[in-house]
Amino acid sequence: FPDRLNCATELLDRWIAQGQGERLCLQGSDGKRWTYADLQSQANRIANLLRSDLGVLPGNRVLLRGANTPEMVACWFAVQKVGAVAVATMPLLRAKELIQVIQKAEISHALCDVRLAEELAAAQTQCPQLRSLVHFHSEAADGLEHRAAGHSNQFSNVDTAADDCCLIAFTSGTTGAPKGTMHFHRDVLAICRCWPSHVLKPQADDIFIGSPPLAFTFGLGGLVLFPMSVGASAVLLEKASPDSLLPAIAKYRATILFTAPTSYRAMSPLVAQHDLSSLRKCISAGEALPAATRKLWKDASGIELIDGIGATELLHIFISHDEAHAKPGATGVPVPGYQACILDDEGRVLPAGQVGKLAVKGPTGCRYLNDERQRGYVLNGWNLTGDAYLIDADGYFVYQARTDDMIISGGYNIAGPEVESALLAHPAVAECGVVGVADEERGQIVKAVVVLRTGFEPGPDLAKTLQDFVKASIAPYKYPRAIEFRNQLPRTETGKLQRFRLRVKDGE
Ligand code: 3SK
Repeated sequence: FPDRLNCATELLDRWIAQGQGERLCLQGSDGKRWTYADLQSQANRIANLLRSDLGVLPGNRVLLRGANTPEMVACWFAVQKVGAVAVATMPLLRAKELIQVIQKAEISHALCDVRLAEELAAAQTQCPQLRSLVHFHSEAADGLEHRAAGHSNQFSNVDTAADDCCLIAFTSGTTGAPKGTMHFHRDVLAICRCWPSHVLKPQADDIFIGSPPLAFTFGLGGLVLFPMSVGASAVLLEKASPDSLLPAIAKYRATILFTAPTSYRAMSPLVAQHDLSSLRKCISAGEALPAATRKLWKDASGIELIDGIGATELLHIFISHDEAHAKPGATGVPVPGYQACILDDEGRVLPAGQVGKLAVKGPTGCRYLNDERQRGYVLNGWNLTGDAYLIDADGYFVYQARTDDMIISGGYNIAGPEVESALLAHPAVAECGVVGVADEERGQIVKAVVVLRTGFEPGPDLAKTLQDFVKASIAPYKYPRAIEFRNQLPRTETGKLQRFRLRVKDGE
């Protein structure tokens, strides 16, 4: 990349400069249809407002709070255009969590969907550094829409450096205090040139759709950056549940779907009720994909899932495979541009077949914002993602567990996700999570928390049936000695299972 670049110029303005401004860019749940020229006009007006009314300077951090809407995307590009730093936050965050973000990222300005105003207003009372807050999706005279309308739709983007920070993405992981990860203008363009170019291979007439929030870089890439990098369009759904995604795919004739394994699993039995004939590519990420879920979706839809692992720290997907090279149970191979290997506890590279720590190197990488945990994440230029993997005989990377989720029981190393995959193959199991819990005799025992499909009764008989089922499909020592039935599993906002909440009984 050249030394000076602004990602808004490359992803948005370039289409208008090439005479392609009338291409469809974004559709919203409210029926909104914006071309690239519409999005540019909106972003330019907001950029003028940020600079002249709110005094936003290059490098200032601007908090964005909203559901997946075209307006949220216009705000994101406006922040890029003025050379500031976008800090998009999950819509469900409460005041307490917003305060942590505002303080950590030293947020000076915020643009917030008026429908999510309450928690941010409560946070603002405790955050003097947050100098200005403007609401969008608002009819008010001091709302963003009214104020932006008074500004020009022309804007000359700030001449940023390729390695100026342009976004800070927060990750709570499944435990612990949130960490801010900093990414540069060139990182945003690098992720568009790696996984999409080599694996997804989107076309200009593709229509992207999906569930991940834009505040999760999985969603930002899959629903904004990747479609815009090829001049395609995206459908932004404000509320994307398994129930609403299928009718939306049919309605918008979507061709590329991004969602998580749990969602593919929940949608599979409903597929036959919808016209999914437009759909050509389905991407699963955010969590390990069990082989049983891959099969369920393939049987229901006829489409082979494209699996991938990414990380907020690396911005997007770095190990994956295309549809033609799927291998059930394996995530894939390093995406061109990235290298990956498996390290032992001393940092030595392990041979194929041995389980160790996944280490990744590439054009993007972890830069935590003012966080001690940086030391644990980057070692000699390798990013240690916190996942335990092995490389199989075909060179595929096979997920085992989070490194801190390995269960050691009676001297055996047991990977929770393997037991989960075995349980998910049983027709009674809708969802499950497997963890180790302390046990005097064995050190730890395997515990499964199971959500049943409708029509199945929880109880000791079904628990025994499931235990026998697991013993019959994988090494018997891996079977869950404890089974707890629950109505739902605890998940983070990005859909990741909160395993630490499975270790205690529901309600404890
Ligand atoms: O796999 C993930 O969790 C992920 C995280 C950030 C960006 C993209 C992905 C797939």
